[in-house]
Amino acid sequence: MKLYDGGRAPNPRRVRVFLAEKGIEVPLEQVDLGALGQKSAGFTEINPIQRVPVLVLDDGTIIAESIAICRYFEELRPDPPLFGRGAKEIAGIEMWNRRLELHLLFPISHVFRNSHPAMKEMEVPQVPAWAEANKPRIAEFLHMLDRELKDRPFVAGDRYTVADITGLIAVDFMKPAKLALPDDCANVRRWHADVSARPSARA
Ligand SMILES: N[C@@H](CCC(=O)N[C@@H](CS)C(=O)NCC(=O)O)C(=O)O
Repeated sequence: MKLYDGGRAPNPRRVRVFLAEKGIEVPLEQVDLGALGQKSAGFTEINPIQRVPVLVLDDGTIIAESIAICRYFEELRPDPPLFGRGAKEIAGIEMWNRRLELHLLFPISHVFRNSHPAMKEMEVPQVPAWAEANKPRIAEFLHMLDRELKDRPFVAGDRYTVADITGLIAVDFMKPAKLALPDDCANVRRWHADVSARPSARA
C-alpha cells in the first residue's frame, strides 16, 4: 500500500490527520506539486484527474479523493469512529463535513488558487475576481459556524470527527490564502485551538 502525498497541500493533509487519529501508518510517496509532478505521464496514469492524495493498494486498486480514502480506512479500523455510528450520527457528520468542504475549504481554495502568484501554472486561467467573490462567503460561513459552536465542543457534536479535520485544514489554509479569522468569531477560535492541540494536527 502506498499513499501519494503532497507535502503542505491541504487535501493530502486531511488524510494524514485522519490516519494519525486512527493510529495507522501508511508509506508515503511525495508528489512534487511545485514541479507539477501531478501532471507527469506516470502520475496521470495513476490519477487522470492529476490531483493528490491517491491511495494505491497492494492489489493495484487506486482510490483517489480524500474522503474516499478516509472511508476506506474507517472500514478497516472503525475505532475511533470518525464518520460516526448509527444512521442519525453518520448523517449529521456527513452533513457537517459536506458543509465545511463546500462552504469553507473549497471557497478558501478558490481564493488561494485564483490570487496566489505561486498557483499561476496550476490554476489556468487565474480569475482574481473569483477569489474576491469568495471572500464574503467565507466570512458569512464562519459567522454561522461560530453561532453553532457556541453550544458544542466539536463541529458535529460532542465528539471529534472527520468534520473537525476538514474544518482544521480549512482554517489553517486561510493563512497561505491571506485570509484572517473574523475578530468576532471567538467560538471558532476556541474550537480551532482545541483541534490544533491534538497530536494528529502535526501530521
Ligand atoms: N477533491 C479532491 C481534491 C484534491 C486536490 O485538489 N488536491 C490538490 C492538492 S490540495 C492538488 O493535487 N492540486 C494539484 C493541481 O491543482 O494541479 C480530494 O478531496 O482529494
